[in-house]
Amino acid sequence: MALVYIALGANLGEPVETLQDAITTLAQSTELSHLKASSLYSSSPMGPSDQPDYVNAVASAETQLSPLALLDFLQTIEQQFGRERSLRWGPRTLDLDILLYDDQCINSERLTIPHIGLAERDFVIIPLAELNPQLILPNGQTIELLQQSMQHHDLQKIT
Ligand code: ROI
Repeated sequence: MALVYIALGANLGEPVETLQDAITTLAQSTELSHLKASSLYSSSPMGPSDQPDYVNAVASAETQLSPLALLDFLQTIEQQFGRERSLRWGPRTLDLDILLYDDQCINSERLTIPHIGLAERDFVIIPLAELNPQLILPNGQTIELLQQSMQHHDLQKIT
């Protein structure tokens, strides 16, 4: 069994309902067990600012899926929720990203784990720290220190 962390994000349609439904879908799937989800947070868009605010969260779970099988599984769920891959850095109905897969580091064509930019993104670090304040990244960075470096973030807890 691998312990995995998944980032959820949405900023089109009804993003709060979308994230709640996505968390329920993940929790009920046979591919994942022991799912835990952070609070939902609203955050201003990173990248182009002419798009709606995002709702973000992080979930942890155990899985028997390989990293690539997990990626396929998450992309199937994104599609179920109507995700269309269009603009890079553009708005999205549902984004599901693998942040961490045990302590593995993977650099392949389809997958980069830990997720690129994880350490710089407040909308990932703050929910991750809520879920596991003791977390240590594969490179030895503690979530505690990363969170302390983000005291001026603009995330607002929704639920
Ligand atoms: N900005 C925020 N705040 N949250 C996201 O989930 C998010 N996702 C993205 C980009 C466009 C980088 N900006 C984001 O893909």
